[in-house]
Parts: sequence; structure tokens; C-alpha cells
Amino acid sequence: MKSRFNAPIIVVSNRLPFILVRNEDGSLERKQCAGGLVTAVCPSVIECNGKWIGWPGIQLKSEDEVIPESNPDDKSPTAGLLSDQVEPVQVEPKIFDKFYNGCCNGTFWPLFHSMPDRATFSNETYEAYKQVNDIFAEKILKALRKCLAQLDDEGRTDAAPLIWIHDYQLMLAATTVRRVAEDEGLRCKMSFFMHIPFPSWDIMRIFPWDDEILEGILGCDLVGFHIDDYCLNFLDCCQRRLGCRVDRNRFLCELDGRTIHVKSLPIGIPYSQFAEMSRNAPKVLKEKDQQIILGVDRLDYTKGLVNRVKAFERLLEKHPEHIEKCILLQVAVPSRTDVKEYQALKEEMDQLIGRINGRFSKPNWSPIRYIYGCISQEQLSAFYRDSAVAMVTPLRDGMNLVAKEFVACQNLSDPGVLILSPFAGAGGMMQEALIVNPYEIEEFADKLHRGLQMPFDERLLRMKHLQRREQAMDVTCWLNTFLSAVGILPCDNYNLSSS
Ligand code: GDG
Repeated sequence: MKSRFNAPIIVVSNRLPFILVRNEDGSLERKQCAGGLVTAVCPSVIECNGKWIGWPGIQLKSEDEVIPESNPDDKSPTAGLLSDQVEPVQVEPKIFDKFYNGCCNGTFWPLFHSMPDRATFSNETYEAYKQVNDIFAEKILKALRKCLAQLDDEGRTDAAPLIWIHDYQLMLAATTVRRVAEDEGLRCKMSFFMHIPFPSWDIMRIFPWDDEILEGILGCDLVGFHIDDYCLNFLDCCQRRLGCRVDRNRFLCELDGRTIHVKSLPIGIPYSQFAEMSRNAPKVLKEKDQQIILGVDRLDYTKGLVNRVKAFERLLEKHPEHIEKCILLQVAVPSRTDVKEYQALKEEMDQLIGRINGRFSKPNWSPIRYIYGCISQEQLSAFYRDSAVAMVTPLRDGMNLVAKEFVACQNLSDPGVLILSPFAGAGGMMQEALIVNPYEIEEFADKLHRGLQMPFDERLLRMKHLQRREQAMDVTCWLNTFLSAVGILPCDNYNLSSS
């Protein structure tokens, strides 16, 4: 099949699109962990004969240990990704711990979510961050040289591979790659996509080495964020900290004579896949006429789980008519369990839920059903479909895909109600949801009451609008827009000059 792309794409993310596990006989095997991003991006990497660089989730025996091909029965989107398209990154465990748990999750995650009090700053973990970014940069250069050799063999001497770096774990890699690529005359385009918010200058300046981070990201030609607000925060930081000339109307930034394009590219979900899954998933077992209020999140303090559970408690206090008539079904996926903040949150949730269940339970009913673990996507789509209300109420969130997946799974014969925080990237766009400030517990409880009682016509009208938008702006649309903007996918409608 002829590729739609005019050059290969080298995707770089903290993790590979699958993890490796070692079997008892010592052999390696791929295990799938495909989310929406992998589902959308992997087929393109396969099509353009590109590469994926990332940590495989395991320590290899040596740098040269061969990555296995996918199992013959593998139906996942990564199945066609050949082993020579995968570049596993290896980091000494102690350094990786300081990089990942220390700097990424202990510093950047809270800081970029505008929660500086939760952030810790240390020279040692930032050194590890720089070291790991350098290791990634070396791998990128290795992959780039391979891609260029292949293109030259094919006589495609004009084609410049696209390096596409993802997220806050890798904000420094681009500058190193650019420097070496320029020295060695390696042709490439470089782009970055940030999956979490970008904070305001007031917050960013707290980080002692903020200039290095900004310059690191500016090593790219195109920098994407979910929404305009994050783009504007980034431009503001570049201007105030680095003295860059910026154009806030055209989202441009100049550094060392180069123009960097900054663009808001709201990510979507594999909409039709979720819609299809929810049509076929078995019914969720519940009492007749009982309404489910759903929450689905990684157990992370940014997701606002504690506020949400408190709002639910307040609902039962204010409106006892809902007792025995509804339940809160909260799925909390274990996350970053090595980090102290996350262990404390787990404790807090366990106690809070225990207290509320103790307070309101009846012989045949408990108000909160709490799943601390991961469920299958099929089960998840059934939960989405059969819930009366979904609460997507983070305190701060880059975008939030759960809100979108809930919408995709609704059956219009009995649509559910989405309650959404304005502090999620999704909150700015999905205006037909019931928008609630998760810090205002009283108002939150009122919105829950309203959601549970909303008449069919209103639910239908809101959901139709929400579905139409999410279907049109799905993850494939996001991918194509990004790749067109950077010029790797020919499309007259999307190019940098029109941003
Ligand atoms: C970052 C940004 C941005 C959850 N529980 C289960 C499960 N999930 C899946 C959901 C959804 C995903 O996890 C969570 O996505 P979010 O967007 O909510 O959040 P982050 O993980 O924080 O992602 C975020 C995103 O990047 C993309 O750019 O939206 O703002 O923080 O897809 O379905 N999946 C399964 N079982 C579960 O129990 N199978």
C-alpha cells in the first residue's frame, strides 16, 4: 500500500506502545496496553515505516537483546509494528526512579497542574531528568540516522523524517537532537505534543530551571497543546523568561532566528470504537430503577475524587429521596503507587468511602461501589452506557478522555448526563454538559440532583450535540490535523502558515 505520508515518523514517548514481559524460560513477550493514543498513532507509524522510541517497562539483558515480534494472534493496533521499528530505551533503575517518580511525577506533574504546594524541587532528581532526556536524545538520533540511510537508499533525498516527542517526561530531548542534527547535517522536522496543561508564568517561574525547560521545548518546530489557554501560557513564559518575540494572534514564537509554531490541537478518542463496543457490551447488573452515578479515573489527586465523593455525600444529606435509589460507582485505577502523595490519597479515599458507606448503608444497599483496579474496556463501555450520570470533575486536567468516552457510549433512547469540571481541557468545549466547579461542594450536590432528575428531552438535546462534536473531532482527526500542520501529511487545509 502506498503511504499517505511524505516521510517516516519517529514517535517518542516515555513508554513504548506495548510493554515487554519476561517469561519463565527467559524469553521476552509483548503485552498490550493500548489506549486511544496508541490506537490512533500506531497505524500511521506502521504505514510510513516509522519508529517508536520508549521505555519497554523492563530491564533488558543488554542493549542488543532482540525485541520479539508480535504474537501471530495479536489483533491490537501495535501488531504490525516490527521489532526493528521499536527502539527500547534502557535506564539504570536508580536513575529511572529519580527521573520518573522524582522529577516527572514529584515535580512537573503537580507544578504543571498548578498545584505547586505538592511539588518537590531537587537538583538530584532534575539531574536524573536531564540524564534520561539525553539517553532518549541519543536513541532519537540513532533512529533518525537509520531512517535517513533508508530514505537515501530509496533516492528520497528530500524527505525529512518527523520526530514527534510526547509529553512532560521529555521536554529537554529536542534541543540536544537539534544541536547534533544541525552539526551532522541530518534532515528532520521536530514536533512536541503536551498531554497535560501548561501553567501560567506565575507557576512556571517557581521551577528553578524553567529557562532550560522552555528552551528544550522550543527545540521543536511545532509545539502542540490541547487548548488555546495552554498555548498562551507557554508563549507568555517564553516571552517573559527568555525574552522571545511572540505573536499571540498567530501563536508564533521566535528564538535564535527560528520561528516556532504553537498550536492548540484538542485530542479526541477512537469514537466509533467506543460506540461499537457499548452497543455490544453485556448489561450492567443493578437493581431495577436504580440510577448509577459513575466516576472513572486514575487514582490521582488532580482528578478531584475526594471532592466528588464529598459532593455525593452531600447529595444524600440534602436529598434523602435518592437513598436506595442511586449508587456512586467509582473506578479508581491504581497509579504511581511508589509516590507518597498517591499512597496518602488511597488512604484518604478508603477512609472516606468507608465512613460514608457506614453512615448510609441499608441491609440491601450501600451508596458507594468502589473498584480500586482496572476493568476491561468492554466492561467500561457498559458502565458508561448504563449510567444515569457521569461525574468528570478534575481539579485540573489537560483534556480528559473519560468525558468523551462516556458521550460516545450513550444510547440515545436513554441518554445519560455528563457533569464536567471547567478545569479540564474538555470543559471549555463540551459546553452542553452540566458544568460544575468541583471545589463548590454545595453546588456540586445540586447539580448531581439536577442530573439525576433531568427530563428525557433535555438529556437528549444535550447529548446529541455532545456526540456530534466528539464524533467529528475524534482521535484520527486530531492525528491528521497534527501531521498536516507539521507538513508530513499533505493537506491544503491544514498547514503552519494558516495557524
Ligand atoms: C493524560 C492527561 C489527557 C481509566 N480507567 C480504566 C481505563 N481508563 C482509561 C480511560 C481513558 C484513560 O484511561 C484516562 O484518560 P484521561 O484523559 O482521563 O487521563 P490521563 O491518564 O491523566 O491522561 C489527560 C490525556 O493524557 C490524553 O492527552 O486527556 O488530561 O492527564 O482512556 O478509558 N481503561 C480501562 N480500564 C479502566 O479501569 N480499560
